Amino acid sequence: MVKFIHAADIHLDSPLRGLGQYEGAPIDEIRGATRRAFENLIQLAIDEQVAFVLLAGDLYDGDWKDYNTGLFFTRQMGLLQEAGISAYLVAGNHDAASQVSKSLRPPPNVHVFSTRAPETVRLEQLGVAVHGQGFATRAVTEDLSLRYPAADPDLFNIGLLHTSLDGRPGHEVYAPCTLDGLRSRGYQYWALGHVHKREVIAEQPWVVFPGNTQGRHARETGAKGCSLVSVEAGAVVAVEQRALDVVRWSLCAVDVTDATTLDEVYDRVGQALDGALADADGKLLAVRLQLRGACPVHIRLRAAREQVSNECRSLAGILGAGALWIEKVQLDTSQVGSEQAALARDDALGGLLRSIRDLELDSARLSKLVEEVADLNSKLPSDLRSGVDGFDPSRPELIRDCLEDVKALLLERLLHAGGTE
Ligand SMILES: [Mn+2]
Repeated sequence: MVKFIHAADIHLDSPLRGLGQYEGAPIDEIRGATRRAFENLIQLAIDEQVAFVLLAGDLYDGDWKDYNTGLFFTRQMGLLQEAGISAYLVAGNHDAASQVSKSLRPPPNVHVFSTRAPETVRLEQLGVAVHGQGFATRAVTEDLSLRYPAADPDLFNIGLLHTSLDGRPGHEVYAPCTLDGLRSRGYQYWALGHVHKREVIAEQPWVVFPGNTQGRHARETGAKGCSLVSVEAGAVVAVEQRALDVVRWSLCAVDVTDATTLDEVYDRVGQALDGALADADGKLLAVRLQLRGACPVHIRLRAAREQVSNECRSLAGILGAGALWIEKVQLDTSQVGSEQAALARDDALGGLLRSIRDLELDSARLSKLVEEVADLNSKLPSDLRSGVDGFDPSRPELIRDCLEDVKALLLERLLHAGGTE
């Protein structure tokens, strides 16, 4: 029996973007998460006494900020070497030679595949051949698999490749290839990388994206880890998913349909958070809350957005005892109920309320606004602006969302003028 680990998309020291720095936010835990997950990978390899570890690209997130990223990696490889375990890796689009200017010589137990042509490493005692080719530049547009050699009939053949395959939602096209093309090589296992969501593409032969080892933001949800593969008499007998992540991201939708008060909303948020905690396997849970549904409390929610966000953070602090963190609270509710009557009033106030409610920006006015806030954009700190969910005031959707808040504030003030607040 030969065991090996297949991992990809480690993105060591991937920077954090747009994280709120509020009291209790686990900034250090999240910052160190890609390293801790990699340490878990090394420990798993040692505990399971695997013969080797495959890393299918994007070990690094991009150019190293300093040599510490490389030093961390070589030290981990040293631990593998002490346990008699080797590692095989190809570069991906993020850590292509053109993307990383600093380097350290790989330790002797680590083989980095050529970027010029496919290369084959034969592990005769194990009866295994590993075929691979890395990315020389970020944008590899040709099908690298076409030039991979045919299988060695006497060995268990593994193809190591960073690729978008025939396209996956949310992933850019790199080294595209087809399942039929991969099959035509006659290998027993294709160890792919690039797609961050785990996916077993086929079992005859095995074609696997293990997903990344640690989710990096709210769109990379659920357990993250690697594949532990067992081979007997030249055939795969098991492919197991093993979690390695230390911070788990969760998208938590809370149905607040018909809620009439903020307290009711918080009750439902509390229940949803309890459920999310129960599914977190004891990991630090980072949650993006999405409040959804048609409810009478819609305008109040919008108008009290900051209060609502902090009540949710506070709830997380109470329920999670340090193991739960709210990344963001998104409001995706709509208006229904008692305020409808005020909106229907046949007088000047009713008219004003309706005109605020119906205020929409046509595209000409919207683009004018985008121009006006361009100046603001250049003054924002870069870590706030960058990343998948970066705050970019030149995005029309963001301006529309702000407009919804302004409308809610105005309606709230007019509807409850002279109230007890
Ligand atoms: Mn990647």
